[in-house]
Amino acid sequence: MTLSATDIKELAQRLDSAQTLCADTPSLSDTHEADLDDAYAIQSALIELRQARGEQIVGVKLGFTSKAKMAQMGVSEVIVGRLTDAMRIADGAEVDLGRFIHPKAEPEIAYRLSRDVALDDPATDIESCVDAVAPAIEIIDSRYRNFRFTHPDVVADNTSAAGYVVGPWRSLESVTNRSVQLTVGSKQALGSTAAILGDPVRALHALLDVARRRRIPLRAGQTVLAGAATAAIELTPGVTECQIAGIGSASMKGR
Ligand code: 0L1
Ligand code: MG
Repeated sequence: MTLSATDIKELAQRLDSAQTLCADTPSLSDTHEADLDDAYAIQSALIELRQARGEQIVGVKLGFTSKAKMAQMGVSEVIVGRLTDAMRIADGAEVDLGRFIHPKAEPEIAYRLSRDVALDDPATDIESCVDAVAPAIEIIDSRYRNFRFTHPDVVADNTSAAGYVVGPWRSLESVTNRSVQLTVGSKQALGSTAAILGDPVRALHALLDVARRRRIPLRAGQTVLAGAATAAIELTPGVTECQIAGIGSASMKGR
């Protein structure tokens, strides 16, 4: 850790204000030298501010799960952020895009945890703690100006998490190498679930590793967003849909 407890509190407050006031902020690294330990401490402080307003933690999300994104950021490990109930959007629901700064959509696979994950038990089999899978959309909305951030910056900013939609759950099955289509108005991105660490199930193992090291609790009933299967598309008014072959679709309508 390089930052003081006061810095951590102040930076969490700054990111929280950026989100609540819908006003972007410069990269923290313009003024502070945060390392990853600091970054996860800022993220935790940020989530505590949301919890103090009554929000509940309902899951976690992974980022940097594609080779392209890891290479772009010069990192070799995934990042993890928290999902709260205020970020949840019902499948097919209308969403006021004015509540975001510069939102983008990502097509994702969601997993549902059916039991608490014992982080301290070396024998824990995280796949056995999952009972369902679903198509999902993540809305990312970096609080940093022009999405300009460093690795610690984005971790501190709760990995750009801003909203998510989960489609119908189905019993757990392999989702290896399924084709994925993200549609945002007239724009489309095509990809494969293989873009998520080669196979989305690997995201569960990567999550367990980070959760152990960063002491992020994983509880029964929580949703895990495994990572993006294509590049993100800027959200515009109209229908946004994620279709995953053999799994189904999730959608929302921006206004
Ligand atoms: O994959 C993701 O959920 C994105 C993580 C944060 C990076 C970004 O905001 O582009
Ligand atoms: Mg994502």
